[in-house]
Amino acid sequence: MQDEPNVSRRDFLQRLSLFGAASIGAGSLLVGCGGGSGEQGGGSTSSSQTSAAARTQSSGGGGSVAKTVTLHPKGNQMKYKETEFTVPAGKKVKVVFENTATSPSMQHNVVVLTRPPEQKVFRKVGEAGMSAGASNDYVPQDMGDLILAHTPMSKPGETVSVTFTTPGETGDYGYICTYPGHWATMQGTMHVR
Ligand SMILES: [Cu+2]
Repeated sequence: MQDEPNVSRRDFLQRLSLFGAASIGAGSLLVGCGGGSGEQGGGSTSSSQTSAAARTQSSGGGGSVAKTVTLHPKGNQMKYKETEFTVPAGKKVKVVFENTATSPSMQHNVVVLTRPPEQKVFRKVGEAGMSAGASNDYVPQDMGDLILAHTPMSKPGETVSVTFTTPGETGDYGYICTYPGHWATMQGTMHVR
């Protein structure tokens, strides 16, 4: 478990080398530690994920994390094992995604939406994510109105996270994986209570 809300880049680099957890928005950092011999997933596309990196480490604003939620994929399926979770309203929370899949094609992220779980919204964001492409981690860059927060993309074996402040309004909010083709089945609901 990695409970610290803030991970310095130096610590993060160490984790990269220790655990091979290579994807927390570290496109430029990956270049620096690129000598991995046969390390799986070392050759990720060089992506500029500055915003993802910032969101991963902290949403800022101080205050401690009120709740940490850990999600996983359901085996090697394009599904979340945990299709719902509950968080308090207007609080800082951390969503961790442990990609326990083993199939190389099972790259996943968690994109939390500002809207209730509805297929048409899932489709809109999911298809825009595919269009955004690998260089954007398959996250639409112009949908701030629909996307509340997102983790970086994870390869099998990697753990990624995002810390953010939950909506002040209670209700149900959808989340999906935006890796191409996954949104249609890889869905869940964040209950804000
Ligand atoms: Cu996925």
